[in-house]
Amino acid sequence: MKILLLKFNHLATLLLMQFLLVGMSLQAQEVELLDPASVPKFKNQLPIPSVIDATNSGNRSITMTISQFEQDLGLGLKDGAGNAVLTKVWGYNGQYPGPTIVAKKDQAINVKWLNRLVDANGVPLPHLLPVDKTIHVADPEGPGVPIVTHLHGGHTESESDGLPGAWYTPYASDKGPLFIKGEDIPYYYDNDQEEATLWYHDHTLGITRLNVYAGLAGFYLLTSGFENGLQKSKSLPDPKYDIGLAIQDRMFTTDGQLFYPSEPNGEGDHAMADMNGVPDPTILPEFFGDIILVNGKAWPVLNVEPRQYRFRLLNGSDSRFYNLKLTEGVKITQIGSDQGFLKEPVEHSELLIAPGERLDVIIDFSDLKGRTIIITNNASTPFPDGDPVDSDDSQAQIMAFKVDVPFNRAYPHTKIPSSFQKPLPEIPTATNVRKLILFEGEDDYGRLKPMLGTVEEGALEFFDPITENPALNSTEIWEIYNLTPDSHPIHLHLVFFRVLSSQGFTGNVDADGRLTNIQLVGPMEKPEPGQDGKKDTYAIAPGEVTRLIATFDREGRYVWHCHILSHEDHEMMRPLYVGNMPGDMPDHILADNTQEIKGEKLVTDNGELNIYPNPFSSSATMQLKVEEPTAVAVRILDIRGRLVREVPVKQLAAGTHELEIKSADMQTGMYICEVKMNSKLYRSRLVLTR
Ligand SMILES: [Cu+2]
Repeated sequence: MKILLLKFNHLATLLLMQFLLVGMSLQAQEVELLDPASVPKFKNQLPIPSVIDATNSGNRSITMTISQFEQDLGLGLKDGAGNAVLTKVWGYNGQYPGPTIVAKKDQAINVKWLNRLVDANGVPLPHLLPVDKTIHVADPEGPGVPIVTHLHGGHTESESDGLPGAWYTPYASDKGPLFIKGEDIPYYYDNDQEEATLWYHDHTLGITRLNVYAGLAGFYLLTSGFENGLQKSKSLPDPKYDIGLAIQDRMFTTDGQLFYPSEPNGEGDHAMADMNGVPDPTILPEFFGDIILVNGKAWPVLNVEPRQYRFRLLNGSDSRFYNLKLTEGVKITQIGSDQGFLKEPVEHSELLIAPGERLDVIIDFSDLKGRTIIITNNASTPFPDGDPVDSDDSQAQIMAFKVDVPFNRAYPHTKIPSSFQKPLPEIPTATNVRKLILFEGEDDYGRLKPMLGTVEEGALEFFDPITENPALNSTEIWEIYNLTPDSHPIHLHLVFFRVLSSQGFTGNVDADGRLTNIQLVGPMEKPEPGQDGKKDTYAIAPGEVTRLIATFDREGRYVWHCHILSHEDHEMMRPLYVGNMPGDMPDHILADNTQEIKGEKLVTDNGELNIYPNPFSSSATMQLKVEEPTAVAVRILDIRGRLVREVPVKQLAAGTHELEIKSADMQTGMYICEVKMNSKLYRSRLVLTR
């Protein structure tokens, strides 16, 4: 049952009342929203993000600084002096979207993702948008907004994956329970995968939708010798004609600032009546904006030459699907999906892209000199059975191409081949079949709560014990049954997968989502040709079971989730652990009762805790001062959470106690030292250098 289906496209004309609790009285604050009809269409030049070329060997240690700044998003608003009104956004190295990183297969790079969401005096800034703290959310003890960056589609080691629990506040003054790297130690991307259109974006627990909305996203293009060969032989456009298009829907206030609703306020439905007792701000079941940005500009135009262009389409929106079509009957030729080339190009007259997905396409303007071609959209919200987008709705148009630039003879015409002569990797035989569900529940406030789970156990929350635990290097089929009325783009970290089939089904579902008596219905459909490639995000249709196959070839903790950002923030995400799981996993991730040792020593409820020296080489001393008899247990874990040393629970008398940690058989690197005193957990990072 959908209780909060909102019609945001009608909101533009509404005055939203936001109630701010001031002391004991309620004060109304009026927010006026920018009318999409007042925003210029096809006048703003398409911005092309700057490129960090990491194929250059001198350029493989990259620093990305995340900060708040102002940028002209092309809203057509002028200030008193006649200058464009700027919008406060977040971005990387002062840009939204962030710079495009171009890296090459098998050439590793290091990236520091510095959190500098601070003002000119270094004081942490508040969030730009309303944060709902009633959901599972990164909850720093001090001030500042947590961030963590995930390379979407990257075959990345767990420590550098940008897991939701690996967040950190400005200068890493506070860190999530899974934080290992990011600030002092860079993330490591070994790029041991085929050429692909990847993207990086924020992934912080419970505020991913807000951090991405504020601007935290960018392209990461992985190239290869194979692709360079195609470019040189004119089978693919030169990189000069290879352009990323990040499509995102937004809402703005009349003073040109980002607006994200903090409460449902739908017209003509019973939202408000159902909302008694719902927190404010609250997470929403979905978000649909009415102003379309491409690369951070409203409805831009790109002036093009009469030739083939390659575009990397990215749907970087919260919930909106786009069904893209070009005017004048111009076709779109798809050459790749999320993670590389298709076996052969596929010609489309329209093309659907779900949140998180990428499409690698060619548009041929050769015979269109002097014409203007518009990308249009007609995907319903939510997809596929929600409100239609009519041709006169603002969201029915994305951007335009004006074919008015003279042909540059320095770059000859290209002709994409009929086949890429590169067979897709053979699918190994699966040794395990997992039956999983997509489910809609309700949370304690009566809000829609989208969830993942298993057929047997039913719907599960993010912090429930891990159920998806493939063996290292095993190949599994994931049969995912969609029990909800919407399509959900399901994304697996670490792996690429192939879509095997989709089929209707019936069955009995209990209130917790346990599914029994499954009967398959109708034909087993193969994926469409454009989806029959290497994928990492795939929209599973309502009432269907989709079968995916993947090989889990890197050990450690990852996640899988719906890429509707409002869903992944509200329980539609689950941990995934590849390989042997440490027996104490759940304890290890639950940080609620954990305190971090910062600086020299930690004063606890029962005494003092001090580890020195740290970093250490041959041995470190842990000193514990307890005021009364205390039960103490010590464990040292490696950064993957595997147990390295353990001192079982001991009853310590009042006084000072010392424990020596010898590095003898330990490898150089970072460790986590956990001290349990009575029932409270204290954790310290321990660095071993030699
Ligand atoms: Cu979803």
